[in-house]
Amino acid sequence: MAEEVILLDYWSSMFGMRTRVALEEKGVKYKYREEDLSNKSPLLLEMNPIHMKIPVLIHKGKPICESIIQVQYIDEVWPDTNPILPFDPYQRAQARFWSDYICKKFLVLVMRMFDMFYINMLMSDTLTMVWKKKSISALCLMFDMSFRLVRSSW
Ligand SMILES: N[C@@H](CCC(=O)N[C@@H](CS)C(=O)NCC(=O)O)C(=O)O
Repeated sequence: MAEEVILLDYWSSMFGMRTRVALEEKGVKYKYREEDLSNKSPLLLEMNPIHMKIPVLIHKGKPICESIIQVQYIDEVWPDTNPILPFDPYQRAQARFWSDYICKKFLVLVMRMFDMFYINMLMSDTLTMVWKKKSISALCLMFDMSFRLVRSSW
């Protein structure tokens, strides 16, 4: 019989962490299955044939893909404990706005910074064109984010 809740994940995934936090907050018991991202399991490919990425939440044998969608699904299926989104529709919209902003801007920035340091570490001649381009783009993004955050709090 299919396990009630299974999470296909990878330990260091920021996306997987979101879903794990939501499951823990709700006290949902689940089976954690670590994926080898260089050799994905047939179950992962079957459950997420479009993106072929973790995390995949499997509930009663059916997959839910994309971490933000998983968090919202978890909140809706187990509504009684520790609500994740506020009850008020306007407050919900605000929470969704910020989660979308973090996905589109903040995580991209973290990835660019990671890229920047990774390239920096690999290259002995550190100031390569690629490194310069990535640093400038990460800095611009950081300024853009700070500006918008400050402006939104006026
Ligand atoms: N937008 C997706 C992103 C998931 C994602 O990028 N997962 C990465 C690990 S952090 C992955 O599975 N990478 C394997 C690959 O791209 O082949 C989400 O929020 O769930």
